[in-house]
Amino acid sequence: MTPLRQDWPADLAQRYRDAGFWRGETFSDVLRARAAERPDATAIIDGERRWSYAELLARAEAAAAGYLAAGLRPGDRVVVQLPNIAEFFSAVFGLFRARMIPLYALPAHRITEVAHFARRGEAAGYVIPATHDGFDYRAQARALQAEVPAVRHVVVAAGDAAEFTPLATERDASVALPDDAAPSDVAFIQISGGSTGLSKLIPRTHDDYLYSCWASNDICGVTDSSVFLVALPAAHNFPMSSPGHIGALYAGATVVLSPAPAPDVAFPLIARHRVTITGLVPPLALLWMQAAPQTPHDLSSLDVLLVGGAKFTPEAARRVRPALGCTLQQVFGMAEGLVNYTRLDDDEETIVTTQGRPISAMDEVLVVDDAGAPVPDGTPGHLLARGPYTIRAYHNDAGANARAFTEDGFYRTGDIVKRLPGGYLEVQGRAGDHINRAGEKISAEEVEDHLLAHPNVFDAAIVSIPDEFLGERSCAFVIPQGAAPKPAALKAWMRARGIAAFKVPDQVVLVERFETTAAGKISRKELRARLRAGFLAEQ
Ligand code: J2J
Repeated sequence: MTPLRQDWPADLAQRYRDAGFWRGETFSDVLRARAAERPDATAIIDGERRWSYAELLARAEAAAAGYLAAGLRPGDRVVVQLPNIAEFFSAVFGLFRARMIPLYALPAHRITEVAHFARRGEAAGYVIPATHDGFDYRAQARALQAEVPAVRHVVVAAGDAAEFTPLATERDASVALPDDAAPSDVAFIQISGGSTGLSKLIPRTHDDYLYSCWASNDICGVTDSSVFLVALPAAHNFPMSSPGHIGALYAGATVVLSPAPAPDVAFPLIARHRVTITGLVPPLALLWMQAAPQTPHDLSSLDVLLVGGAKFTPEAARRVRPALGCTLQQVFGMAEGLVNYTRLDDDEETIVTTQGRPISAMDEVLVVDDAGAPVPDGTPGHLLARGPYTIRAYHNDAGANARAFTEDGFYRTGDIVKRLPGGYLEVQGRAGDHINRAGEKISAEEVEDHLLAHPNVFDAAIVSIPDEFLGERSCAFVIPQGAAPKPAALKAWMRARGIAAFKVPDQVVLVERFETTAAGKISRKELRARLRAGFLAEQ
């Protein structure tokens, strides 16, 4: 198996420890400590179910023993694809306790993506619900095992397990649990949005991730009396760590799970559980602001609304306080590490016009031109980052690592930003070719590769088109060959290839050719820019 590592140079690692940022804790340590300090406090609320910290710990240990009894081994990587249900937490903390490595897939991912994660991550297990939102994950598990036979173990965390292993809920006392991981070990694998090709795997350590979470708590005002609503998918890095459910559990607070982010689902939960803080992507924040004036539900407990994942316009940002009666906190983060927040006591102008400044005094941020030379403050440039919770490498991907990291270990975020006085950042856009569709990142290249597999597609280019609600939507320009496919049929064909629905182009435009110069020598990046410009000019 390809070793799973995330290494900082020894001198930097020591500085992060000396500064007290890396506390030498593991995820299991944190849960054990909270369960000891406040066993009866409510950790998780899911519908009518409430789990105390003691119960969450007991369930995590039961799950850990269950994985081992089923034949999984410490060090095994396990794809976890669970929606916002309480078992997300027992399943994942169970993996931590058994020293296994969760690899987080989103509920929207389909066989093509999950197979890629399992292959690239060399996964031995897959944890799923039986069904969710009308989709049968057991059927997907069968397809995955057929494609990637190394995935020998499927654990069903909720619902009818069929031929698979149900998630253990009672501790099998005959199974000994292994020693805990080391704090510098990789704890789990996140998935990158990525601009080029398939998603990359992001190994994060206990030390670095827990630091980003507790430091976020300080910045976002999370304490043991906070109530954090998980409105976005729990497996995504934003609702997990900024400050997220992990931040909330670190603080000994209560995590409320919303099965969906829509106002009619989330508002009653806010009122009922006196939710104090939550996070949304911009299109959802717009929906919430629209729905708030008419709602019969009492939203007055909400203190802080984090908005991030995509650019929130100043016009929309200005409306948050009047519409929802809470403080807006903009957050500009990435699963690879660096997270920026506006501070709760910043002046209103800073809160609405910037995407914040880094968490840590030890975050190193560079803004550079195309040649890599630093640009003056106020000038847009490429954002590079290095620090105590920003990765040094993707897993098992030498090509991506060569592109994404500088020689001295800075991560090239791919974002174009302006740095303002005080270190605040204003996001200007992306250097690469990804589409940020309501916070969901889509790689143009990945979707083009799917389209090119169609027998009647000669060439394809995916571009982002500005969208008032989604921020950006995707448009596929397609040159047909033979019988031109109908756009609707092409979309249905894409879906049938087993990819997340958000990657299927919102719009398909058939064209005869792409306007290129110099005998087709034009770069795809430039081609995409031309197509977008031409298309927008026509509208
Ligand atoms: C503009 N672009 C933004 C923002 C992210 C907190 C918040 C978000 C993420 C996330 C996260 C943006 N304005 N406020 O992991 O912990 C775009 C940038 C960035 C990419 C990362 C967190 N906030 N973005 O969105 O890994 O382009 O993480 O590089 O999904 O989202 O995407 P992702």
